[in-house]
Amino acid sequence: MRTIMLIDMDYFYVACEELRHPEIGDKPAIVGTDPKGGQGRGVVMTCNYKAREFGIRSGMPISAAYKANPNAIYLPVDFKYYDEVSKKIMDVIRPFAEKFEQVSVDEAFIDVSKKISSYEEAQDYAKKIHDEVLSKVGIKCSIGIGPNKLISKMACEKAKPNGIKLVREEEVKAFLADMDVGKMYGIGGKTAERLKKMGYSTVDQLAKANKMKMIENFGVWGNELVNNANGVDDREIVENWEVKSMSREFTLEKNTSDDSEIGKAIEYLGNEVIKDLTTQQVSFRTLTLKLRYGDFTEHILSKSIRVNSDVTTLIDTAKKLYRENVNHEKKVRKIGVRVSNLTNFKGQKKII
Ligand code: DCP
Ligand code: CA
Ligand code: CA
Repeated sequence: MRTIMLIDMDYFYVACEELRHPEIGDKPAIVGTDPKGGQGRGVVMTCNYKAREFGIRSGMPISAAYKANPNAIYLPVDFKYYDEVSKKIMDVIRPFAEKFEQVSVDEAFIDVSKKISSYEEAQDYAKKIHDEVLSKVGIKCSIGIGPNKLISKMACEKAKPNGIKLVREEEVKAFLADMDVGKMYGIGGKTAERLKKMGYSTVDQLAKANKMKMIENFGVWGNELVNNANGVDDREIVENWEVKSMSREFTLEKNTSDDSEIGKAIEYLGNEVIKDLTTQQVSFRTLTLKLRYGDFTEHILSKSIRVNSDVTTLIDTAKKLYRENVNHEKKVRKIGVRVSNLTNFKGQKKII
C-alpha cells in the first residue's frame, strides 16, 4: 500500500506572526503590503481564518481587504522570519518520513508506505505529526492522506483548517466524482476555463476525456490531466534539495514566463553546474530543477538519468522538465539546477 501525506501549515505567514505577536489573539490579521488607509497598492499575502470571515483572501488587493475590514491588524511581510519558522517545522516533520519533499515554505510531502500497514495507523501517525508540530513550533497544520501526491494534496485542502483527512484508494473515485475541474491540484483558473469550454466541467467528465484529443490540446500534460482526473498519479516523493548535491541558482532580472529566456537561464546554470562537477571530478545520476514563481511558491522537479551525463543531457533534461511541468499562469522569478546522487569518476559514491 502506498501512503503519501501532504502536510500544510494553516494561514502560514500570519500564523508565524501570531507566534511573536500574541496580542493578535482571535482578531482578524493580514500579512501584506501597507493598506495606507485604503489607498495602498499591492496585495494580501495571507490572512488568518478570522479575517477570512470578512471575505479577505490571499492575492486580493490590499485596498479591497481594507474596505472589507479596516480594523483588522495589518502586518508587513518578513520572509526571513518565515523561512526560519519553516526550517523548524521541516526539522520536526522530516524524522517521520521515509522520503521527504518540501514543496514550498509551509508544505511537505512525505512517503510513509513502509512505516504504515493500515489506514487507521496512518491516521494515528498523522495525528502524531500534527501534535508535534503544534507542541514544538506552535503552528497548526492540516494533513491529507492518500495513495499518491495528487489525492493527499486535495485531501489536505478538505482537511483545512487544523484537520486530518484520509482518502483510501477505494474512495478516490467518489472523492473526485462531482468536483469542479478547477479544484483539481495543478489546474489553475485559465486551464479550468479552457477545459470547461471543451465540455469538461467536472473531474468525472475529464476522467472520460479522449486522451488523444487532450494531447492535441495540451501536449504531454493532456495525458497527465486525464490520469489525474482518474485519481492516478505515480510521481515519486523527491528527496530534499539540500543534501549531497551541487547546485546553482539564478534570479531573473525580471519575473518572466518567456520560454526562450528561461531556456537561456537553464543553459547558463547547466554549464556552471558541469564546471563544478568537472572540478570535483564527479558525475551525477539525479537532476533537479527548481522554479520559484513571483508569488514565492515553488515547483521542484526531478529526474534520474541512467547514463553518465554530459552537459547536453543535463541541459536537455532540465529543459524537458521545465516544458512538461511549468505553470504558465505564473511568472518565474528564480531558477535552480541541482545535481545529486553523485559518483566520482572512479565509480565510488561520493558524499558532498
Ligand atoms: N502566499 C502568498 N501569496 C499567495 C498565496 C500564498 O504570498 N497568493 C504565501 C502566504 C502564505 C504562504 O504563501 O501564508 C503559504 O500559502 P498557502 O497557499 O499554503 O496559504 P496559507 O498557509 O496562508 O493558508 P491555508 O491555511 O489556506 O494553507
Ligand atoms: Ca498553508
Ligand atoms: Ca502551502
